[in-house]
Amino acid sequence: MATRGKKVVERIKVLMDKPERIRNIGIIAHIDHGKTTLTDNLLAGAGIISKELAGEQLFTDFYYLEQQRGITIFSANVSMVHEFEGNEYLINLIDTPGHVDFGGGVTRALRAVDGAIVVVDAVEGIMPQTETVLRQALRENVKPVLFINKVDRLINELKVDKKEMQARLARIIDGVNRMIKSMKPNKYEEWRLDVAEGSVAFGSALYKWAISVPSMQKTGIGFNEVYDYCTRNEMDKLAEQSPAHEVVLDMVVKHLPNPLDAQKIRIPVIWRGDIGSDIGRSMAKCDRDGEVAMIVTGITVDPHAGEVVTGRLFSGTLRKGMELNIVGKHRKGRVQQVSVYIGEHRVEVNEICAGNIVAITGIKDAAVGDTLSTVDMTPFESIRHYSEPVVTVAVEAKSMKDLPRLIEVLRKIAKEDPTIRIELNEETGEHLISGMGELHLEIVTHRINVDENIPIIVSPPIVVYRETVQGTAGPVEGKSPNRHNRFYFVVEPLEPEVLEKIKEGSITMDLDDKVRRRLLEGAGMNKDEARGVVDIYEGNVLIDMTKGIQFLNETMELIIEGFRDVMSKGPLARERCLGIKVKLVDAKLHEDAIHRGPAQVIPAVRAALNAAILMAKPILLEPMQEVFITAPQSLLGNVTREMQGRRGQILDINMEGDMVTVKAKAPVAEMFGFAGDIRSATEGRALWSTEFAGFEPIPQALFHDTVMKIRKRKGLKLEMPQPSDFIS
Ligand SMILES: Nc1nc2c(ncn2[C@@H]2O[C@H](COP(=O)(O)OP(=O)(O)OP(=O)(O)O)[C@@H](O)[C@H]2O)c(=O)[nH]1
Ligand SMILES: [Mg+2]
Repeated sequence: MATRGKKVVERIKVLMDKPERIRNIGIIAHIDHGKTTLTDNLLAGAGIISKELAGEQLFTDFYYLEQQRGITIFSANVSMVHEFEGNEYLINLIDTPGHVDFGGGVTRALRAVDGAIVVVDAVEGIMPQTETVLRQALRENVKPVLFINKVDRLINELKVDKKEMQARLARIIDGVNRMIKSMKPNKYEEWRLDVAEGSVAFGSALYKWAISVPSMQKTGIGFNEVYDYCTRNEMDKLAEQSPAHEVVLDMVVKHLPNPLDAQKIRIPVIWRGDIGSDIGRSMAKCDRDGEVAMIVTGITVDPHAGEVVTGRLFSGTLRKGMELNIVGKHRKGRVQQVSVYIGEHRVEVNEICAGNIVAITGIKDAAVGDTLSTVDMTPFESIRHYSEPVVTVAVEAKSMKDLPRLIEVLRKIAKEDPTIRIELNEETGEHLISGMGELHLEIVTHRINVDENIPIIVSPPIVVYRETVQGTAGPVEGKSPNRHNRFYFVVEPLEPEVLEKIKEGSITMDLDDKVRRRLLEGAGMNKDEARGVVDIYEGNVLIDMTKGIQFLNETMELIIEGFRDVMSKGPLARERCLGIKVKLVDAKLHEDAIHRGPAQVIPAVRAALNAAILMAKPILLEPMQEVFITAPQSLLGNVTREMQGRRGQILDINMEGDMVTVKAKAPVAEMFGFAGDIRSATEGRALWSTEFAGFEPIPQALFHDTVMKIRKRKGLKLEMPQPSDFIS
């Protein structure tokens, strides 16, 4: 770090202690809209990187693959100091990725920050991922401001006139405001973007200039001047007179909340504990003298320091040597190092108080989303990822001697990225890595192969399915091996609205019984069933409908275990189940506990459930994707053909100027290799992006073959399973 950088460190250390001078913010946007380029501007303005390199260095794209591919993969933390109206402010900023495969990084970052700069490309406008990340921010009570980027392209490439330029910019602002209004009606007056107030800025991150109404009042440079500078190709002059970092950071300091103000409104939505308790009050007022409460938003493994845990400190003061509980895990760790981020460097400090984003070492067993505290407390709401890992590859070490190292690296990767799921295929001995998409898995396997130097064989990608039922079956009897215990189950589809609420995370077993019952009834479940819910697992529900059966309470744990077994490996093809309602309607239990142990109860439950699912019109669900493609109108035919060839459904076609945007939906399974195919179908002139769109039933005509294909891959018997395989 240059000497300039060193001075920054000293100033940061002073400001860390003054929460009213801190802004914790994220930069969020659709892919390629210019987040990292804008971050470069801000860092250069703050003297952390050189002005000349800003916009090209892409400083926060630390990892070489990010530089090589021009895409952000990992969220990056940086801190900088900004002067506004005579005072200095500490800006802790997280540059997030735009590609959907790395969306988990955005979700986690949003837990750490209080405000967000939403970047929108002036030419592309609001895109699907813009909406997704903005919605996530609003849900976490993270306040947005807007930066409309690439205004230079509007003027120099699209050659719009001044009127058209303003109209386009206004449309983007309206669009964002509409979303704020619909998601936060109570906050709308306060959070509405207002050009006159300065919560919107316009500019070009690449050419390093920006304007806002407050900046116009200071510099006299407004839309007319911008238009003329751009058309005369004198953007360097514009950048000198109205530099992007000034305008954007002024907006951040003025319109985004400091931790003292933010925590008051954020704690009630990210924490379900008692706000009136000591720790609740301490977090709400960001009290540095309170007990420590921190949420882990990132874990990286540093070759020297070991595991580095990054997160947001909501209460208390962190010091070296402190002992922290990993809440709910019955584990503890001792803090070895406390540091803050500056660029990619962590700078060690003696202590750090509530309201900051911090990095600590010494806590080994923590995972992303965990709560760390000096006391025993209600943990933070889990960080819920909005997409699911639906694409899987099987990997195998080329050489057996690398197997232990492979297992270790896989464990490390799973820890760093909770959107990766790793399983062992017991039948074949391969490791299965599931992720958000092809690119996600390509990066993960590259890290193993190249960065970790473990040669592996990687299978082509496949998708994961879910098993569900379309009808009702039962009561189906399951007998224990000793024949002394019998369970009677009915299975049927879960109410769609109940499933939706479970997926959203608003109905969970953690809720108070009464609250959960009310929510379930509100979503359409009948009263008796809602009262009987004993487990919710992976989007399936177990309900006890029995009354007064002796010993059942003591047996319930085992019944739940059997239920979970079947829900994680369904009878059709051992894929997970989804959306199944399982009702226990009767049971006969041996009076002697010895005769109703795990070896008796679990197999009986499993047998009954497997058989019942097979009797209730079982079907496979496949993961779906929404696909958005923008291309010149002349290529519309090629685009729709490309989608229709993939069992795609065209949902919408939108013409604008000589461009057309196609919105379509297709199974993830059919989308492999799409990048290359759409490139050749459109001579590389299409821009496209995708979004996870949940699971849908596969067409009946593909049912048999798909089940057989999965069974074959898993080394299972190549016959359609029958209820009689499970019960006699
Ligand atoms: N013309 C123009 N190009 C820009 C501007 N800002 C960024 N770009 C270009 O847009 C591309 C994407 O920029 P990035 O900063 O990497 O975008 P990003 O949002 O960080 O991308 P991801 O992190 O991968 O989502 C690069 O080629 C930039 O040079 C701008 O203001 N004007
Ligand atoms: Mg980026």
